[in-house]
Amino acid sequence: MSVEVERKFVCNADTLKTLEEIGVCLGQRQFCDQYFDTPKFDLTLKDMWLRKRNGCWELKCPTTADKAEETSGEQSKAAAMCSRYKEITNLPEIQLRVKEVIKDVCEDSETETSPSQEEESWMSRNNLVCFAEFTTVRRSFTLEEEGVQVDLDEADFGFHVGEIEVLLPEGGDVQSALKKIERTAGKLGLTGDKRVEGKMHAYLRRNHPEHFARLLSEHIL
Ligand code: V4E
Repeated sequence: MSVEVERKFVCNADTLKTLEEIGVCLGQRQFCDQYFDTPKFDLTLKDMWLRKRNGCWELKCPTTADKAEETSGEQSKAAAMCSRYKEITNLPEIQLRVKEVIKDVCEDSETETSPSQEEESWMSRNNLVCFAEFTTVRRSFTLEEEGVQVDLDEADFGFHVGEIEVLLPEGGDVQSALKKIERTAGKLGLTGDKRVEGKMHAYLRRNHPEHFARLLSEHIL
């Protein structure tokens, strides 16, 4: 399991020019995300984001803030600009986390089934349906001295966003990750002090206003 600390930003022509000057381009890739939840939004209302990225399961779920972050004024400003989620990619562990939220109606069957049949059965037992699907083209850069990655995402529904991110092992140094992200934001000339909306935020706002409104009212988005 790893922890991703990230800050989203609006990438304009000046930011892109600076990034191309100070960063090293790692290349471009394309991925398709399918996000799943119950019709009552049981997972996303708990800020849990279950997705298949290019067919592989991933779950992003909240971490708890550490004491230093809660008490230090400057750091909490940096933390407010960033999001922090655990990323789980192991399916049995994902299923355990989902089970903590949604009561599974029955356990796995004893009969021989293929992994894909088991996945289908797990999804239907838990009433998990796909509520968002989109493809992203991502260009990635690294700022080597900081050990951070900067991604420029262009989603197929006409939305683009930048992300400065640091990936940590669980229990890794979040404070130092926040400082690296802040320094990188400074180098890129980012001046905004408001959180920037991500792909899912924009997707739900445009396509699923009811779901979007529920998440806003519960302060998830
Ligand atoms: C909406 C959401 C999550 C789903 C994934 O969101 P995001 O990080 O935007 O996706 P992506 O494609 O960049 O994933 P990556 O490749 O980095 O793993 S996970 C958490 N949220 C909620 C959320 C929020 N409330 N505020 C912000 C700024 N971001 C996300």
